[in-house]
Amino acid sequence: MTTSNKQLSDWIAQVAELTQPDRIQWCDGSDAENDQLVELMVADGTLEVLNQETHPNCYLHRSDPSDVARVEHLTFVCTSHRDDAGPNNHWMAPAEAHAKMDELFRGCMRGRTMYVVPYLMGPYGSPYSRAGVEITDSPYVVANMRIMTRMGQKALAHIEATGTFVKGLHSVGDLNPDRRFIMHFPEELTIKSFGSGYGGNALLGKKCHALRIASYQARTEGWLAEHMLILGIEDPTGNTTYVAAAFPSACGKTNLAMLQPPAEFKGWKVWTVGDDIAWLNVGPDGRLYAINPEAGFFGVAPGTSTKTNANCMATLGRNTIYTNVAVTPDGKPWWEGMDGERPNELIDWKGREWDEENGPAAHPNSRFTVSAAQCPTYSAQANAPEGVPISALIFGGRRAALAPLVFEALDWEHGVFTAAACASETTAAAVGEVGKVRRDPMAMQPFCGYNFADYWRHWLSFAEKSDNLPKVYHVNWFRKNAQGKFLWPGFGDNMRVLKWIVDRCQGSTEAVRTPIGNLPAAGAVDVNTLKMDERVMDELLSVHPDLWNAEMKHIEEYFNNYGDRLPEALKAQLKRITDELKAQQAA
Ligand code: OXD
Ligand code: MN
Repeated sequence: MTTSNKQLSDWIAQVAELTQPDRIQWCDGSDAENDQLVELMVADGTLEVLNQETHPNCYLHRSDPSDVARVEHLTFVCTSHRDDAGPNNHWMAPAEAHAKMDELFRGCMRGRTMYVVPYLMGPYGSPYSRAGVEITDSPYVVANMRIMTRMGQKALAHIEATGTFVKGLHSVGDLNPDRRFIMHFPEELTIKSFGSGYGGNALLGKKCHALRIASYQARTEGWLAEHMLILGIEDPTGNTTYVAAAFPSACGKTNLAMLQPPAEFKGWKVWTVGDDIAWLNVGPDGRLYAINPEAGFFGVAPGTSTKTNANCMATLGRNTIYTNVAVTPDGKPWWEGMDGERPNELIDWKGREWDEENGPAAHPNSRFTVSAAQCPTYSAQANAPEGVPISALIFGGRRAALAPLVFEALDWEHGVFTAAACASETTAAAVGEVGKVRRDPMAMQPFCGYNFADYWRHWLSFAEKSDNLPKVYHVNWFRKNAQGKFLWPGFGDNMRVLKWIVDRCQGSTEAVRTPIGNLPAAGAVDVNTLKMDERVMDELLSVHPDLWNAEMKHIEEYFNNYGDRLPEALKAQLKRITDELKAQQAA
């Protein structure tokens, strides 16, 4: 492959001059190329061959133990003005960041191959798709990018036709955590990532391009790049309602995207369009249309089983790259929460014989990379160039207390407030403390490529673009009782909540107005076969004014970080809800 795009050929030449690779290999995404890379990685120990009888074309990669998750503290947004990156991002001046990174990249590919990976985010032929080129010295990254994006000649043709692409430069370096940085230059559509091979840090099409750079681009161009799954809910008459849902990392987006309805939901089907990222544009009819920019799933393995996600289990098992899972003596992947008994013997994610004292056998953030096309519920509309029309946007997080099972925002402005006020307990998807409540607006805290205050203003501006916007919901599958037990069964039973949302979108069910939004009327969420104590459902749908008042104070303190840039509409929502809660307490 070569290119007629001068910007691209010049950039490749500059990078080669800086990094000094032994050879340059253009990647076309073909099977032959992948076979060659796999052979190379098996030979040098980057990949281990799994049991090819039970798991054809499946491989295991064990990463450096210090390189198992996203590194938010080492991730920067480098805009000319610090305020444009906002308090939600680490910032470095572009010139300083380029100098720092170029020093790290200097000569780093000596003795290595430099791979040039053209890729497309989004369906071929879609006006909403965007292209990028990742230059990397990691064949593991190439093999993952081949699954996660549309990579190769057609992506290059898109670049040559449109003349624009995101430049992503990546090297694993020496994997030294002190020499690890993920830098974004949104004004230059450029990413520089050094010192990590982990998905979110190294597969640059994903978080770096499709969220951080794309969110910035989306603001200038009038669309939204969001941390959302996309699914279609087909009713027994064959009518499909599409929803997009934002949850923080490792909070069940993949499970919800592939949900299998409970047996009594006869004739209902859930179709998977995407499990992590949605790009939303206002279509010709004023509705929001979503495309999934990705082509694969990079999902969390632990906890995935036929009980929690049968469709995912059916997706895995062939043509899959596993990272940091455990293996059985006969070469099958294994993780905590998988079906069946734990085998007596296991090799853990570090390659040692498993010993309980060393913690879980699979790393809590161990992953699978697999093509979305293998998913039994993959939507026939997933490649539609125009995207799918979204009727509801759903936000949520892990909240052991406070947030009810589901509520509906009163209007778009209140919906934007609700999403901006989201918080969730942290998970193993990023390095740092797990289980700590932090504010995570729109589940985008680690991913918004510019100042959140400007981002919320951009969200609010959609009310001027259309009077046909989706309804907005907040859900919480993670509420616990005083004994620390989950109150809601979750997984397939989340269909009960989705059904209420579909009914609301069609105007066929009543709701109860509260200060925080509309809640299901008694009996409106169908829990018939769950045999759930009525008191549990009452608790799940309760709004405690004291707790919510305290929450409003936290939200206010958090919003204050954004100073004058905070949109007035969000302050007005905060005041309205606080006043209504006080009036309720006084009554
Ligand atoms: C992911 C994440 O990998 O959010 O999707 O960390
Ligand atoms: Mn994610």
